[in-house]
Amino acid sequence: MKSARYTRAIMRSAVLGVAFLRLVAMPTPAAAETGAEAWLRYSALSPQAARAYEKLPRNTVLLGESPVLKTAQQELIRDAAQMLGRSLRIRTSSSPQNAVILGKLTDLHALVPTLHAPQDLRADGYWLKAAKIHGSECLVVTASTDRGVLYGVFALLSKIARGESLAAIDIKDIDEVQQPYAPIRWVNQWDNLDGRIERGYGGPSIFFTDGNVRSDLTRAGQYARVLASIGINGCTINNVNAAPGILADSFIAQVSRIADVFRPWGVQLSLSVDLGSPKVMGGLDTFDPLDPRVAEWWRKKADEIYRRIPDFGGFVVKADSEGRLGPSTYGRTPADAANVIARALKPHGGVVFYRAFVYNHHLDWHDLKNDRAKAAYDNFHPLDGAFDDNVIIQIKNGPIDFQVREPASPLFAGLRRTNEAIELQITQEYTGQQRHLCFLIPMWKEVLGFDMHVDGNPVPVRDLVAGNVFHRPTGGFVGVANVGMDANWLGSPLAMANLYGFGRLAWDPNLTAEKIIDEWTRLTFGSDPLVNQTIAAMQLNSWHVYESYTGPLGAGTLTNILGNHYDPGPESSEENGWGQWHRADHAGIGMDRTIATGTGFIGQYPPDVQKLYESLANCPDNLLLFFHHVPYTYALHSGKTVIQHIYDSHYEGAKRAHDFIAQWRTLEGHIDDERYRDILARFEYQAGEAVVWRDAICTWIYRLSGIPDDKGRVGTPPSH
Ligand code: GCV
Repeated sequence: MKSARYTRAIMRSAVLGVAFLRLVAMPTPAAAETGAEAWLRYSALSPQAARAYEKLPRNTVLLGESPVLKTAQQELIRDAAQMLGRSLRIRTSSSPQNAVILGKLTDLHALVPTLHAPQDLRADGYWLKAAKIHGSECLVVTASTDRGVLYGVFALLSKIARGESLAAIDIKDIDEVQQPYAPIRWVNQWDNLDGRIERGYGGPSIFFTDGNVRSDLTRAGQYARVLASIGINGCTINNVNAAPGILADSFIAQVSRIADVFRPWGVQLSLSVDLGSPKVMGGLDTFDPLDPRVAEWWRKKADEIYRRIPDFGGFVVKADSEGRLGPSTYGRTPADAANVIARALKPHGGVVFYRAFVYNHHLDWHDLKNDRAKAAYDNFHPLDGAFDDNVIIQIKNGPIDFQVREPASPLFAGLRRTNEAIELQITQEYTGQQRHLCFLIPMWKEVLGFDMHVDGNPVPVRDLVAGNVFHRPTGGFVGVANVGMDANWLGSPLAMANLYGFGRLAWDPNLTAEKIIDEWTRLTFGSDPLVNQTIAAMQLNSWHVYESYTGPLGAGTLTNILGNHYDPGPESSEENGWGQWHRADHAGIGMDRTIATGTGFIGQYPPDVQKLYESLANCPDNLLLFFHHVPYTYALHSGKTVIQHIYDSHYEGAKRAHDFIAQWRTLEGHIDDERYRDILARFEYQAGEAVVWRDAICTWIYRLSGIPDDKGRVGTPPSH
């Protein structure tokens, strides 16, 4: 009865989809768009493009009936109808003629015992295969898990939406296996229970308001769909600066409603927790991780959570960091703290993400040997092997804090017997806060591809975090997303490319930035070549543009480090305990992190990487000031002096930011007016801000160094 109702509902939605299509297929001007659909617009293909998919089967068969599988079929029927103007009919497995067959491999084998995947399908991997079944042409979407089937459906829909390899959709040819690079592909949200989001620029929380879970969780469900479409399988819903109240039994009951809307999309919910919880809200007089009462408290808490949320993912812990309570209170280590929680989660299959972002923010800046960059390695490398198997050390991509450019954290190579995950920041805290265009995939690709030369062998960071190098049971990718209630999720339509790109890289870090932006642009704006080429080029240039008018040569973002992390504020990043960025004075600039004369940070890398950074001759210009203190007149590999490079970079960067306006204007009439105008206004604003940055940094450094700009621009009134 239930399934008949379900079938009718699907068919109704498909019929409605077709009716809707007929309406939108009539020639009308480009429709206004809010960005709420993200890259899942699935707009109607032109009749010519739709013809290429004529061979797509007419029916669909679902093998199994889990919520995730049902979602997969529903998504397929609805979106294919929207794009192709025809509705797949639901059939049962007894009549699988000319059908898209969805199901796990085990169920598929019951139907077609002879069909074997060309390789072992890992969890979440999928196989799209054209096959003759019971004498008729079918298309199989199969996987070893339900979630893999859903991912296969999204992959198929994405191909249709992008018009990818039309020939490949020929039913006789399609045969494609895709496997995720790592099991962990999660996002973190830094949402507070009052509804605000720390470092969020897309409106208030989609989960919480006024200290409670929202009554209407429609957006949370839509977010899970967006995440699932790019293979993200977990979401931590609250700020790592965690409110202890999140673990109150009454609150867990509320949180379970969020898990309910995630579940059909295969997204596991997890929580950030305060290590002090057993004491702060749990009624104990201690939170010492080695106290048996504390262990018992965590065990009971985990049992309670799993009673309500059977597919709960686990906990994220920020401890002994930026004022958070931590094991140091009792002279215990991060391993003691992580393990007590991990053991409570273990019987249920949960994991602990323990963040390596542990540092002293009261560092004595007078001591030139002190260096915040050293903290993660100093704290965690000595504990390698001491963490339980369901603990994952979550390591920010660089050793400081999501600056516009940092080297890869040496800790990636410093853990051999411990699981790790890379933490990337999708929300643009230090990279323009979604008000400046900054496509971060090229930056993340550099870090993931960085060769750590482990034991003298080439070893990219992506393999270390995936656990491939030291054969770890788990590991992967975490992105700090911070979407909010704004219709377009991140506050800016173009910023969504970073969320899309994070998911795609977490699935396959070997994808190029060019491929990712091409996919995203086609899905988000359609197939007009001018639109695709223009937006792709702007996005691909944007990180370098932003870097060049903020903090080139590895100096860090040079932003207001004690305040909003947005405006220029180079003085604020010196002479305080939060860490030193550039040590600029009248004679020179840069942090000496060498082994020979500096803080010794470079010594944390494997020997071949040390050689790269320790010598001025080898150190790449773009990280020079991160590793070395040099006179302003020091000549770069390019031949330019440091000071002249800084002046030129800021002027060129501001000009390139201004050029974005003209580039965008070429798209007028090629995309919907709403997004066209919204984004144009953003570029106009960014161009002005780039001039503010240029003038602030150039004036500051001119006053410090006293060295004039060869081209006579600095120190004169702003030109525009
Ligand atoms: C959630 C930086 C940010 C903080 C953030 C912290 C972290 O310091 O400015 O807002 O806190 O990183 O990653 O824990």
